[in-house]
Amino acid sequence: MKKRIGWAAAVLLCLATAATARVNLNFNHYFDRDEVVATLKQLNQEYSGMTKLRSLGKSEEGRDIWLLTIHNPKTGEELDKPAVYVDGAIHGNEIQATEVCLYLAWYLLDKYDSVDMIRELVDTRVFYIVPTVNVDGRARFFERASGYNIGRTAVVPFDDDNDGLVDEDDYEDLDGDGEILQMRIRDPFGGWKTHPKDDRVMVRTQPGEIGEWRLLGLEGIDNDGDGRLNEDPVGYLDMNRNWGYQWQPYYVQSGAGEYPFSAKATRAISEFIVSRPNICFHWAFHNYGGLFVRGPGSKLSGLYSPGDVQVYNYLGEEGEKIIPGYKHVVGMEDMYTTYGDFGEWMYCSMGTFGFIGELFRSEELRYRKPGQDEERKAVMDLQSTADYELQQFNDNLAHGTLFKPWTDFDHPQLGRIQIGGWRTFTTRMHPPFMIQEMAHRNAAMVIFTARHTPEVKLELLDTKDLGQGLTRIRVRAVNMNALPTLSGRALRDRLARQDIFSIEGKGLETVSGGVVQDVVMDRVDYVKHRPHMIFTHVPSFGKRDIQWIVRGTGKVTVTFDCQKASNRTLSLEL
Ligand SMILES: [Ca+2]
Ligand SMILES: [Ca+2]
Ligand SMILES: [Ca+2]
Ligand SMILES: [Ca+2]
Ligand SMILES: [Zn+2]
Repeated sequence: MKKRIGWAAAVLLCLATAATARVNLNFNHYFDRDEVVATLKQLNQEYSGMTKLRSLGKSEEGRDIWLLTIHNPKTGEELDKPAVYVDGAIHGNEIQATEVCLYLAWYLLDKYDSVDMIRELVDTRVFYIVPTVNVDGRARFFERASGYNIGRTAVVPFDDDNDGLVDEDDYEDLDGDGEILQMRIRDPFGGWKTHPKDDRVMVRTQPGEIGEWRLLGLEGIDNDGDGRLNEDPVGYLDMNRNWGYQWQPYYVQSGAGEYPFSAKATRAISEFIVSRPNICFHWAFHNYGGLFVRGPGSKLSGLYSPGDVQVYNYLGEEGEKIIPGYKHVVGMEDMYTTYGDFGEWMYCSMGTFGFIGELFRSEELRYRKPGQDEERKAVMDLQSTADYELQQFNDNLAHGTLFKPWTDFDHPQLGRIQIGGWRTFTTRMHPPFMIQEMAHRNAAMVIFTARHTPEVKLELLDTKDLGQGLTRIRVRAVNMNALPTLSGRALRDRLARQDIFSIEGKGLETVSGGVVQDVVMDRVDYVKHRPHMIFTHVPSFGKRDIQWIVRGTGKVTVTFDCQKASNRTLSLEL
């Protein structure tokens, strides 16, 4: 009996422990706008000592753009700690980026007490998290009839078809099912036929073959009578083409906006980032490809510094192991050219390292035998093959919920058509049962890069009496993390202040000083002026040795003053 009580008590204790998460979140569904805001407020309230929640400003439709700062003030000043900036859903329809941000925030706070590595990280770093950049676009996804490609733009009027009318032909939910899906109409010369094994799937006709269907695009009518459907919907301003480095106007870069930072969110966020020189890494999450993307985004940016590329390669290659199937790629080379995107502004104007995270991989959905990819490439119409496979996933894992079967509908202008297709929360969205693992792995990748923000240890190498009242002092700054205290780009273009090593003491005269190039060969780059202050930086996985020759005695203080790593001081007695 005694034994049994012990066992029951143990179970109760276990349950109690499991239930002590201070904020319980379920990553088995998508968080709508209200739930995102409520979650941020809850985290902020529960962890008030370590979080700050503030609105960076309002969107075009008046929604707050929330920023959650995670910082422990008991372990130092915010601006004296290296910071990682993380955001999501600058493209409003790429909604799961927000879940990654929320999961990251929750994980850092929830594990603070129980996981040593997380506590140490949170005590020594700052996290700036903007879960949703395009708050209007993402809200539309939940609040109004939408489709998986709708909501990418900022809600800024733009005349897409150049007819002098603005946003005059948007989509309509014709059948009133709350979603904007595909339309098709019978047409033997329409270029499409039905898949022989699955009548939900469309296959392109071969040359000489009579078809069955013509695809009409998304649901809607020709609102302005110009003979075209949905040709001028809301927007289009792509906030990831609206940043101030190598920005190009809309006739070069579609979606650029009228001028750099013309969207409310890009303006508000850029002002915040400029006010935080401690940011040394950025993450911006999107939703397609399974990628860690770095720049250059266009030829105009020039090549990235070789040393910086090594840092990117180290982090990217480790990341490929943290998230199976993800690839580390270069935007311009492996994807397409972009102008005025966020990552490029961060690297080329702010001098920070970072990745654009592309979350969803269609390959995750279905198991393929080794070599099957090669077989697939031999298939003439790869898109139909992929669509067919996706239907099997839809049937066997989602039980038909991802696709709306084609259904007859009488279109007011076109007559008898059919409406159907992949539903709103599909195609580039993880099915709900996969959200948590996706969010955890990507948060873990953010944490991995945060652990590699620079951390400098300052140590005294030696002091040597040179006679005639002169002493040589050598200090060493060691950084065993991947990120240097200054990127090669920032150094080249003077984007951020260099680190300052300085020496002072009462009555101390600094005769000379400089960076030691070779401590064995005694080679030093002496500075000409003001030798008590040495401007330099601490490299990736490396050290910087500084030497001074001073005259005087007493207490001497050496200071390492850095924007992108915590400052250090060292005292000695001469
Ligand atoms: Ca127009
Ligand atoms: Ca428009
Ligand atoms: Ca509909
Ligand atoms: Ca029209
Ligand atoms: Zn995107």
